[in-house]
Amino acid sequence: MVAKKPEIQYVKLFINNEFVDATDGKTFSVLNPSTGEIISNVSEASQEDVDKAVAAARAAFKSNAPWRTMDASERAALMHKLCDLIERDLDYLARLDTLDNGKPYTESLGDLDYSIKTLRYYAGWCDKIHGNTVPCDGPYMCMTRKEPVGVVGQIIPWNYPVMMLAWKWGPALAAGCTIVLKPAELTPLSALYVGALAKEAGFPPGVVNIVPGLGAVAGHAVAHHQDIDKVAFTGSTAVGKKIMQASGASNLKRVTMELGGKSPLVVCEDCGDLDEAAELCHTAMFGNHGQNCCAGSRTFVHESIYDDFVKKAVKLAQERTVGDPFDEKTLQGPQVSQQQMERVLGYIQKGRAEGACLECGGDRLGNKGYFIQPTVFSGVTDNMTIAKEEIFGPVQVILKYKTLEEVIERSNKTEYGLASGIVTKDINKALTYAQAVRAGSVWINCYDLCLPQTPFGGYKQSGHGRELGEDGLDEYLETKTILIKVPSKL
Ligand code: TXE
Repeated sequence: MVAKKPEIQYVKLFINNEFVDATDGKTFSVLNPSTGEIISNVSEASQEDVDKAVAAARAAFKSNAPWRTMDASERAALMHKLCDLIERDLDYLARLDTLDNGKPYTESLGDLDYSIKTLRYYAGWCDKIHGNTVPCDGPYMCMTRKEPVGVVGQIIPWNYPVMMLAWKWGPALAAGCTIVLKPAELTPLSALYVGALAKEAGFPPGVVNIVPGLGAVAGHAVAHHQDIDKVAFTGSTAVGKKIMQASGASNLKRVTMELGGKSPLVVCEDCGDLDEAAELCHTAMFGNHGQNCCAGSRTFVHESIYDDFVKKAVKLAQERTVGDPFDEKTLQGPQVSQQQMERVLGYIQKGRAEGACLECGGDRLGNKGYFIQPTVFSGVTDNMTIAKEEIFGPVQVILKYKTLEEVIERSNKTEYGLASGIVTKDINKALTYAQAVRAGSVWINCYDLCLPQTPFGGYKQSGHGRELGEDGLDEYLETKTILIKVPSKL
C-alpha cells in the first residue's frame, strides 16, 4: 500500500496560541527529500520574533498566570488531551513527517506511537514531583520544593521531528515550564501541526511557542537570549559547543544537550545465533537511514566469526528495500537533504581512499532525491576517518577484534560516549563490558532501546545531562530550600 501525501495546513510561527507571519515577512523553503522539490514556504523567525515568543512564554510563566495556578493534575490532563489529539491525527502526522523528513511511513507511525508514550509517561509525573523534609542543625525545620526552571528554549534536529519534540515537551510541561521550541529548518511542519493541537487541547496562550527558522538566526537568538532560563539542545557537537558558549556569554542559562556519537556494538564469539546478531547490528546501523545519534556505527566483531558475519551483513544490506517512503514496503527512504547526502557520500569516498574494503553499496541511488545505497565496509581500522567520525548515513563499518580487554579499550578510544552494545551469551563478559565502557547507555543483546522511563544521554562530547526518565525531568526543575525557625527542636 502507498500512503497519500498530506495537505500542508500550518506554515507560520506559533506564538501565544496564534499562527503569525514573521515580523519581516521572511520565509524559507522546505523541501521534499524524495524529489528535491519545494513542499512549502515557512515563516522564518528573526531575533525579533524569538523576542516575541520569549515574551509570551514569560507572561505565561508569571506566578498568577493560569499555567502557574492550575493544579498539577490538570496539567497532566492537558498533556493527556494533547496525546488523544495526536492519536486522532496519527495518520496525518505520520504522512507529514514522511513527506518532510523522508522516513518510511511505517517508521513515522512508530515515532508517533513512541512520542505519545513519552508524553503520557511525563503526564504521569505532574502531580508526583516531591521535595523533601531535611533534618538540619539548629531550631529549624527545612523543606525543599521542586520548582519549574522557567522559560525554556528547545532546539531540535530533523532526524526524529515529532519524537524530539515529545522528548523535550514531556519533561518541560510536567515540570510546569513554558516553552520556545525551534524545530530544525529541514523539518518544521509536524511541530507546527502539534502546536495547533496544543491549542485545541486547551493549553493557555504562551505555554508553548514554536519559532521555525535558521540555526544561525533563530537558534542563535534562543541560545543567547537573556530571558530564557534553560536551553535544551539536540544536534551536532559543533553547534553544542556554540550553545555552551552562548550560555556563558549571556545569562548562564542552564544547558542540557544530546549530541553526536560513534557508538561501539560488539559481537562476541559466543553471541549465539549469528544470523540474529547480524540482524541486530544491521538494524542498529541502518535504522532511520543511519541518521540516528546512537546508531551502532562501529560494529566490532570477534576475529573467529568475522568473515561469516561480514557475509551476512552484506546480504542484509543488499536486501534492504530503498525507495519511496510512502510505500509501506520501503525500509529506507532518502537522506534528509542534499547536504547530508553529500556529506555521507564524502565519508564513503574517504573510506575507500583510506583503504577500507567496500563490500557493497557506496553510491547515490538514482539521480532524483537524496537516496544512498546501503553500504558496508569491512577491514576497517581505528585510525580511518569512517571509524572516528559520525557519518550519519546508511554505512556500516565493521572492525575486527581479538580480546575483550582490547575491544573495551578500542570502544573507549573516541571523543564520544553516547551509547554502546554487546552481544554475548556470557553474563560476566557482558557485565564487564557494561561497567568499563564510557557511554551513557549500554545495551546487552539488544540495541537502541530509548524507553520513556529510562535515562538517556552522553558521556564526553556526546552531551550534558539526561533526557527521559526521572533524570530527564530533574533537568527542568530547580530545588528551593525553605527554612523555618521553630520554638524548640523536638
Ligand atoms: O546539525 P545542527 P546538522 C549531527 C550529525 C549530522 C551533523 C550535522 O552528525 O551529520 O550533526 O547536522 C540548530 N545556534 N547531528 O547540520 O546544525 C539547527 O537549526 C543555535 C546529530 O543538521 O547541529 C537545528 O535546529 N542552533 C544529531 C539543530 O541546531 C543552531 C541530530 C541541529 O542542527 C545553530 C542532528 C546555532 N549556531 C545532527 N546552528 C543528534 N544528536 O541526534 C544550527 N542550529
